[in-house]
Amino acid sequence: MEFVTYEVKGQVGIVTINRPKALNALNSQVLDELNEAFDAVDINEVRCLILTGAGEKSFVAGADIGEMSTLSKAEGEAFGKKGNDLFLKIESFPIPVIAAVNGFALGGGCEISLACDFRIASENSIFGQPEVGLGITPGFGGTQRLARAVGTGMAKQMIYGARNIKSDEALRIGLVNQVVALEELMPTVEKIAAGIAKNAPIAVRNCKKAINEGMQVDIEKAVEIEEKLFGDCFETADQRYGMEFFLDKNKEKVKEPFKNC
Ligand code: DAK
Repeated sequence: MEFVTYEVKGQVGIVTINRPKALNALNSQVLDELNEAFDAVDINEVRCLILTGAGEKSFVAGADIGEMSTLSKAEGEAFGKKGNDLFLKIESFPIPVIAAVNGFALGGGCEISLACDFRIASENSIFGQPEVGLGITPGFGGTQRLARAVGTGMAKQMIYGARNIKSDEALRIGLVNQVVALEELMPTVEKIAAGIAKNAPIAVRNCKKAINEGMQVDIEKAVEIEEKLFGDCFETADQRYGMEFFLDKNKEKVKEPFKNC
């Protein structure tokens, strides 16, 4: 792949968008390669993913404006579908995906970070949906996921005004969970990912599913979804071991890693 790299560190996978000359802007090739990279992740080996951008300036500066500038209506729709299909894949990916936002997260960049489970940002990060300044709407789910993440009032102000915000404001409005110095970004996110990866994998996956699916339906249906996913954890080796270990109360014993079964 030319524009996407994938590496595995322990039980954490790192997907990097690597097109720094264009500030990691998303063209069709990047979208295709990201799709391929996510398809290739072995979720029995890896328990948490990190998505980041190459370089020190930009996470993703948006969809590729050069490529979009000449699209017909039909091509624009196809490009939107390619992005939306990928972003839905990331959002519903069976294991958690953390966005390590290392600079500009504009347009499609803000949107791809919103498809991740949560965002940790470097101090130099800037978030925004500048599309209306280009004569288009956000097309990779921005009108939907930003509103769900920060509330409709704040999302509307950002989107209608094409207003970019710095990392401190992103933290204040709940768009990101934590802001750290750029050099601390990957160590911090890798530590968070490793902390997730050491927990019972089936339980973590079911939590993601319960939260994602439950947020789309009313509370009665949502708790039913939770019940099923809770029940699904029982009779797994990890549930048996996790509970036996607690009940054993043997302070000498070291907890073994969960087995993913
Ligand atoms: N696309 C293509 N190239 C980009 C780019 C982008 N989004 N952002 C930056 N680049 C390129 C620049 O053209 C420049 O290339 P060269 O001139 O060196 O060849 C290089 O990256 C470095 O950028 P700058 O020289 O501009 O760097 P600065 O530090 O001066 O400025 C900046 C950084 C991020 C403020 C600036 O580059 C900028 O404003 N970039 C555009 C940000 C933006 O507007 N992003 C939103 C894009 S719109 C849809 C599907 C998708 C979407 C909408 C609809 N449907 C099909 C319905 C999504 C839309 C978007 O994401």
